[in-house]
Amino acid sequence: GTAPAGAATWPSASGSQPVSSTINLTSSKDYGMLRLYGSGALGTGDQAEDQQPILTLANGVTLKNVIIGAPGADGIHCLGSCTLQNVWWEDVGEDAATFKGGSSATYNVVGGGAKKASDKVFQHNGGGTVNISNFAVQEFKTLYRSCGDCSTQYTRKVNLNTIEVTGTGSTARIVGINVNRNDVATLRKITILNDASRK
Ligand code: ADA
Ligand code: CA
Ligand code: CA
Ligand code: CA
Repeated sequence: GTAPAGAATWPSASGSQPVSSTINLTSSKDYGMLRLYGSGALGTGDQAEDQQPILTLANGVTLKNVIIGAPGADGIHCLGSCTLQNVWWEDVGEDAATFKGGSSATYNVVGGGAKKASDKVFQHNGGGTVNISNFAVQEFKTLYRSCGDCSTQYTRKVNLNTIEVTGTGSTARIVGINVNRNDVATLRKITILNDASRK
């Protein structure tokens, strides 16, 4: 059907590149809307927990203008503070991005979107604060999860601002946090679009 007025426009790729072993970024990178997708041993993008990321970002790295295609494997891992700017997941794998820095890390997701997440989109396993803004999400179960069972646990924060949610289904949730660990989630400007066409 026709997208509602104001709905996110999903980008088209400038090209496609298979990734058969994790790309480890140690400095910022602009992919110019290239599509990267998993191949070989990286993982099939199902819910198996032993999959490898397509990209890892060292502390302080900004990744921008990239499409993560299918299979999405274990997506993107931020090892410390990071910025994911205009990153689009066409078919989220086990999860889309994992935040693994320490308690002073800040992870910014600015623009972009994610579709087809059988379970989680953003997985926060380290410490610090996740800021997600101007992001579109569609066909997912949980947009953000503060790890419930990680071997090192933290008090985590998440800030959502200007999020477009489409086709959530009856069991989807925006955030899952650990109130017993004093996690804090702040949600602003969450727009639910087209929810009548639940999938
Ligand atoms: C599951 C698991 C966590 C963590 C997470 C992940 O939620 O319980 O410990 O491994 O997956 O990072 O994918
Ligand atoms: Ca997982
Ligand atoms: Ca998927
Ligand atoms: Ca994972």
